[in-house]
Amino acid sequence: MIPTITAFERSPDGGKGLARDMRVRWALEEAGQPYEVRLVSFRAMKEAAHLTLHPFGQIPTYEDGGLVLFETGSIVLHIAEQDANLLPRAAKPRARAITWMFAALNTVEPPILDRETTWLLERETSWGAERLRLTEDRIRVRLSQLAARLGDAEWLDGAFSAGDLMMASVLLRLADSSAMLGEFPNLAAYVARAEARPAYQRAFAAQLAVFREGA
Ligand SMILES: N[C@@H](CCC(=O)N[C@@H](CS)C(=O)NCC(=O)O)C(=O)O
Repeated sequence: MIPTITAFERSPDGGKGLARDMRVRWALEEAGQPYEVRLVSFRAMKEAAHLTLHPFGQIPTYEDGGLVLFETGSIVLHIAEQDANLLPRAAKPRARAITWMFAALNTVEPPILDRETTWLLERETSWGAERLRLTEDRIRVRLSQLAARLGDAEWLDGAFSAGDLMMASVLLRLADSSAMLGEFPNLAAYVARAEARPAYQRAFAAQLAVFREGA
């Protein structure tokens, strides 16, 4: 049975890797798992059929046999559980890889999303510039902590894992919209290493193809 994921019919970023189906595609590519993609419009995402898959009316979703999942953390964890290269079999390294997935989603992504929202919705307001500066300060705190932990290691905890996949995915959101990552050369190099992985490249090409074909 081949899993099916959902993705934007027309991604707001032009298919440049920011929509969150990218993380799921990347995990599936790393695991060597073929998959199908069902494209959904913004309207269809809010309609009953999609809401049965995703209660918040978003992408991506994941369907495999009778299993339906939403939330990229859960989907990537599920895929990684079937692939020892994404999640080590040994209990302690496995728990640490999962910890990095949570850290990416719960600790590093929120200030990055806060900055994106501020940029989109508040930058023209009287408080926009100040709020943007505050969100960037909060991101810098997280980046400097992460940079200190990574040091000159290749990946966050030994071999590449789903923890790195999720962390790099989150940092890539920043790379697209700000020069801040460049202030932390080891993080910029970490993200570049992640992007250079053949599985990432295949996932990126597949996401971009959707936009190009629909354009
Ligand atoms: N926490 C969710 C976030 C999902 C999410 O924000 N998806 C975006 C695309 S990247 C979406 O569907 N946006 C359209 C909307 O919310 O209406 C996850 O990690 O899966």
